[in-house]
Amino acid sequence: MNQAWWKEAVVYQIYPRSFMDGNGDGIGDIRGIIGRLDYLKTLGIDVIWLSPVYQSPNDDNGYDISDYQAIMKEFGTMEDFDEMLEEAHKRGIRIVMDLVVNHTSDEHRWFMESRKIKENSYRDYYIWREPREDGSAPNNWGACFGGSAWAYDENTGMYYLHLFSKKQPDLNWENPKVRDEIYDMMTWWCDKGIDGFRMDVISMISKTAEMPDGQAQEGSYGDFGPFCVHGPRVHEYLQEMNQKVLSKYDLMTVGETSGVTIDQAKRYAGEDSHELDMVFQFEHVESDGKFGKWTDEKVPLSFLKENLSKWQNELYGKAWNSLFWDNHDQPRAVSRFGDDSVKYRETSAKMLATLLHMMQGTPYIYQGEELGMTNFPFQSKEDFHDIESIHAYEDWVESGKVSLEEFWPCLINKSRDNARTPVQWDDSENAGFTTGIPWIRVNPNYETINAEAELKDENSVFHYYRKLISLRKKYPVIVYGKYDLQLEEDENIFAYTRTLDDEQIFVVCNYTESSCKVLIPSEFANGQCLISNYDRSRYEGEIELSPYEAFVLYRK
Ligand code: TEU
Ligand code: CA
Repeated sequence: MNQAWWKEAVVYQIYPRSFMDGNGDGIGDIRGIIGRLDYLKTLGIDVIWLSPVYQSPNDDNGYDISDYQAIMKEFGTMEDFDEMLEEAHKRGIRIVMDLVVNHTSDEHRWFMESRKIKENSYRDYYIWREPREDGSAPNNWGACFGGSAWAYDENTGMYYLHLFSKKQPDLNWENPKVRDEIYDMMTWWCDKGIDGFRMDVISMISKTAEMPDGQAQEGSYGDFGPFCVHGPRVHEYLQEMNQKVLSKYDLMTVGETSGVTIDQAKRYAGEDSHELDMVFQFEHVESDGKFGKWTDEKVPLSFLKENLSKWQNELYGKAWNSLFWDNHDQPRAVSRFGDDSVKYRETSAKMLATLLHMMQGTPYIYQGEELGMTNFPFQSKEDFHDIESIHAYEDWVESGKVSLEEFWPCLINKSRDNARTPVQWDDSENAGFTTGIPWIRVNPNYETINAEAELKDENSVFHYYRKLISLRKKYPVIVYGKYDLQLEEDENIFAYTRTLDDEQIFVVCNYTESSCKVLIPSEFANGQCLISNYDRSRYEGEIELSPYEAFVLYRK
């Protein structure tokens, strides 16, 4: 397998609005990030994935961009950005930018031109269609954030396509001018010295020419998936982007490709497919529940084992995995997959970290995950800021489809706002995130869960992550070793080995609160324990695992 720096790296995702406020207006910003680079250096990460910092009216917190070459005023200036990049590089930390080019904001200059008149030279930058005979939308597709995927525009009497919110019109990638504009913009950022791109919903940039109705359930919108996801020209576009931009720089690229299959992943991120370095697959975080994504059920261990092992095995030697439990769109890992009670929060957070960080692929840590931050105790609709949660509340509850009682546990369990509460830096007011009024409420548990306290405590979740990261740097088997699932049928334990030449590790994670037994294979009996979340002096013969116990044994 080819070696690459991004295969050996650990990435930390920053959602700037919620990371650190540098000027007291209650909103995280670039100066705030600069002030915390030393913290990230201590953690030991190699790369920052920076969620969008571009100019935006913030309909979707920066994922609706109105100028790709300007910094959002609330976040600072381009000088601040340059300083951040320089300061990060000084510390050996690279910065990967979010690239949101499936759509722009409706306040982007291109769209404001496009909607003026049909003959405008920017008209074909977006996807416009005539109404049906009765004046209704061109087809039945529903948008990701609720409602129709088409918005009627009175100026020209036509509809434009928006797979996300009405304020996020989809770009028309069929138009070579659009592609060139995007490549030029990317080149401009690369010349500035950034280190790569995380590409937002990049699997949706190519749409079929025909746009028929999608499959729909009685009374709801149709599914655009078959016509917009992994569309007919997506690989052609990415190869073109690679040839015109990516191949000219030493970058790390990762595609957000919800719904990706193994075969598609090999095309997007194959060892020699000349598209991207890796993709995010979402199967382990996107199993459908009672109301689409809205569910309060736990992900069963059997499913996780089967699913994560499939990705480990099938991409081995062919394409590169990315590893993550959460991001700015997902609930907090420890609340979702572990146990966020006072009793088991730290132990289960460490177990989850072990499980993920010993696998093959590039691990992503979402801000606050390294502290074991938890979901937020939402009380009412007014607690939500996220466009998706608010629309879901309207679509499901206010429309009368389901009772509030039934929907509420699902909503608070999956809301993206769980990930967006401010990072808990210390136990001072507002968790040290801001001296002003935070734009979104701080989780009340900041008095006990915060970075300052964890930095001081050798046994904290923070120091556990730091250790996992340093192990990856020290043992090539963690990066390049072959994965083999162990104890496949066990209902409590997720165990696997990784093997590289004469080196091997044995990873054991009790995924549950029950204690259970595991037999240490004789070849590991004298092995060295690289990391564990309990004190145990002997790893030999049959041992009884404590709740959420995790350890890694090494032998050569
Ligand atoms: O997310 C794409 C995406 O598929 C999301 O709709 C995801 O399914 C959902 O958030 C899960 O609840 C990306 C960004 O990560 C997200 O923050 C943006 O809102 C979205 O694209 C539009 O740009
Ligand atoms: Ca600020």
